[in-house]
Amino acid sequence: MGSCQTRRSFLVSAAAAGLVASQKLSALPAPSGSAQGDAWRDQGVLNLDASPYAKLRSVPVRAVTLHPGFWSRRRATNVGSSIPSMRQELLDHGRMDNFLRLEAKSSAPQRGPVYSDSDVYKWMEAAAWALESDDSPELQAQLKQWTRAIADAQEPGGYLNTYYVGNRRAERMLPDTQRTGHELYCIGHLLQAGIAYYRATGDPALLEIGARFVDGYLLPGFGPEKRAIVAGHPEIEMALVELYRTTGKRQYLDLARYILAGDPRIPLTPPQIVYMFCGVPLTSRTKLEGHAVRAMYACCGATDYYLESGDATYWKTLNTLWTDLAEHQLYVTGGVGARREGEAFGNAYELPNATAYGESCAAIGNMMWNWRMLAASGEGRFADVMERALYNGINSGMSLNGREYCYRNPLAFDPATGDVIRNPWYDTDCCPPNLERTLASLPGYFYSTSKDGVYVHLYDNADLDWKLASGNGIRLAQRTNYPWDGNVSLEIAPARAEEFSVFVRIPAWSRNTVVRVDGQAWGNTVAGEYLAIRRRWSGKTSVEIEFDMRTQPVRANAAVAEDVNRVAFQRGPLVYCMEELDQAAGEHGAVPDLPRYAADLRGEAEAQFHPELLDGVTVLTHPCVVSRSPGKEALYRTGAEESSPASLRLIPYYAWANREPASMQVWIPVAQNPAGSVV
Ligand code: FUB
Ligand code: ZN
Repeated sequence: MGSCQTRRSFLVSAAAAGLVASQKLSALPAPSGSAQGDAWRDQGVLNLDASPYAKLRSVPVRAVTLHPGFWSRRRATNVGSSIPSMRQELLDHGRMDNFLRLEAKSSAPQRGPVYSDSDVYKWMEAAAWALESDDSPELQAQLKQWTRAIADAQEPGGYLNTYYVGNRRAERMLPDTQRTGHELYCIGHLLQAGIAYYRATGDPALLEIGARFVDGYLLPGFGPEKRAIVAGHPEIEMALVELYRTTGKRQYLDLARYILAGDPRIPLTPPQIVYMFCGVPLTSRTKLEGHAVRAMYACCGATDYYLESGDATYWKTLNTLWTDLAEHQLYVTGGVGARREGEAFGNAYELPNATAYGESCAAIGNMMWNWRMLAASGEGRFADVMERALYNGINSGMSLNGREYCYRNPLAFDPATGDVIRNPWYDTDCCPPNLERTLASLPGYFYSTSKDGVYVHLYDNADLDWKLASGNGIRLAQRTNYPWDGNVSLEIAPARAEEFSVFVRIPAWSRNTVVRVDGQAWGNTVAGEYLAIRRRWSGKTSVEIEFDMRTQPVRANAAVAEDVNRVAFQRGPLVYCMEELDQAAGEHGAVPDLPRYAADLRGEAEAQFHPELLDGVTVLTHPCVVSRSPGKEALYRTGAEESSPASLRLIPYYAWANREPASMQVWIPVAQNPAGSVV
């Protein structure tokens, strides 16, 4: 990226903006030109370089270049369409006026729910990560402008929240406000945005605003011997740990630990303990429950704390919760949170389809949590969940044109319900900028390093230009047509010859994978694990991977009531769905009625790429039977079922709801013969 502001030039501009020198972060890396001057450049989405219990280290977003392919297209849409249009939506809905009003620069009344500041911060985080990949003077200027407005709205003591002002001032950080008021949730997002902006540009201005809240307001007044804290909506925990990683100041980590432990001085009722996923020791949790985003963010914070502390009780709890996720709570799309009521996890195996909540933020929280578990362990099972969420339940959240978003991501849909699934704006606008920050930071998720070598987590045309633990430079070029095709070529080129491992992820769905190093078959691949290719690498070496892209019908556990006698289709990392629009018209040209289609599993799916459809997707065609409608159908009937053979056409789930409203379903009934057995 091009113009990055040095800390020295920032200090000049900050002084001009009237920031008080004594309130600056004391422990940020030294100015440019000194030994560690550009440390911010080397920090990834998480800065795990000094995390004692991280097996993997993140690579900076800027170290990975996406070339034309699946994610570069989505990323370009994000930068070119989503981020600018969301900025306008935030302005149009008064979210910046909320800040300007406090400085008498706007006369508009406060607008939006208590957590509205966080949507501005999430947008800023998205814009900041985007700057790591493309220099955009316009985006830089916009970020600077909003940073100044936010700085101006901050009170001298550090407090900042545009909702708890005026008549609501007296409510600040009262126990009840902490339970529901989202003050620390907003500050968590401010800190994350500030860290992203700092890592992208070297400019700590936004980060200093967040740190000033923590240093000037939170730490002096709140904590074990002071006024109690309850998170209310977890988020601050992971932000505090990242602030610790960025500044080295231990108080931030200690504060995160204190919040994760829960303070009984702010009691929560049993339903609040479930819903808020905080307020009692995180380590006392035995299952995922309550508000899904809260639970996922709490797990992120707890894993971050584990990565720094190595506290075995945390690791045990996190693994218990992860097992609950993987065995009972995870949609096949990687979404989580079954219930609309309370935006919550359901009971084990409660995974309805049409009423699935599957909030985009919850799927993002799921990916963020698994990214942290992966960093702690290097285990493929976490990367599998990440990939499932990313390609499906997260990717579905943003329309192909980048201007409309899903809040819910159901697995079946009927437009007759009146539900409009994609919208450019929500009054609770948490999901859109969350999707934007995820896509903008995505290059940072492709690779990691460890003391043993380099890890390849995701597949696309993504080049890494970074360094090994030894400091030796490494270039890794990746070429593929993934996820449409399972062939991947890697070219590994260390600056100097060195022995290390390239850890190639073999996804759990790839039942037979072939890996060749310079044309020679290498080792036994195990689905769901990383294959360690350990050797002395010198010059340029090619690694060719062939994943098993056969379409697989997936069955759910028999306890998932809505999926009994149904299958979902998965090809590579993509889960498929049928949209009414793609099915052949029914009898007499009638609109295809999705519930009448049943997959005939004696046949196999054919896969064909359609460049003109939905920005280019591989469509699956699968034999099926369609039950005939005997005119107006009675509610109940007896006698044999009549059906005729046909074909299902399936599109990737992420691409649904990008044409006119149509019914959709992921789980498709399996055709039965008259005796009831599967045909
Ligand atoms: O409460 C803030 C955000 O709004 C949550 O994370 C979302 O689930 C939505 O309720
Ligand atoms: Zn959301």
